[in-house]
Amino acid sequence: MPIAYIGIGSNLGNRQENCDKAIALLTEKGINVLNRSSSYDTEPWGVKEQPKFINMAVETETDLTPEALLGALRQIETEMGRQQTRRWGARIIDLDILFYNDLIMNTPELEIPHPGIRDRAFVLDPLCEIAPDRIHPVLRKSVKTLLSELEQSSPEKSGSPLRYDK
Ligand code: PH2
Ligand code: MG
Ligand code: MG
Repeated sequence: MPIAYIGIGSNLGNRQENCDKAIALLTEKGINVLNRSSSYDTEPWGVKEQPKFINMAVETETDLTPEALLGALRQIETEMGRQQTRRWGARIIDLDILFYNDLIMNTPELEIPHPGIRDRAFVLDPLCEIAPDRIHPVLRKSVKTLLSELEQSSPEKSGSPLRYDK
């Protein structure tokens, strides 16, 4: 069965509860959660004037095609009350497909691997915890290599986000 990594973020309401709820809803929709990272308290990236995020990553196993998986993630976001907001703005929950096996695809609807992985410590930190040796199929580098490259290029940006217990 295909393995998909999903990035989770929340910066409105009870952030940890929102992430936990989203993970429970993944399971309900038949998306099997195999592993989850710790929670990371992260500075907002992109749009700075908004609350801090909690970010996590999960490893899942699913029969859904990438398009159907995206549909399921959107459905969970909607069910949880996510409103349309500005790009990079505050949200109750955000679920992004990071990797789907070694698939490379780029359509107007969906880009896999997620285009932001390399530049975002809030994605790479949790991902590195559960999949350090996973190879990015486009960049052909492991997650832990990408994280260490990001830390070297911009230590101040990547910082060391506060890591909660699982
Ligand atoms: N998501 C964004 C924009 N900025 N910053 C952090 N720290 N975490 C996020 O998940 C995040 C963000 C848009 O998806
Ligand atoms: Mg996102
Ligand atoms: Mg998103």
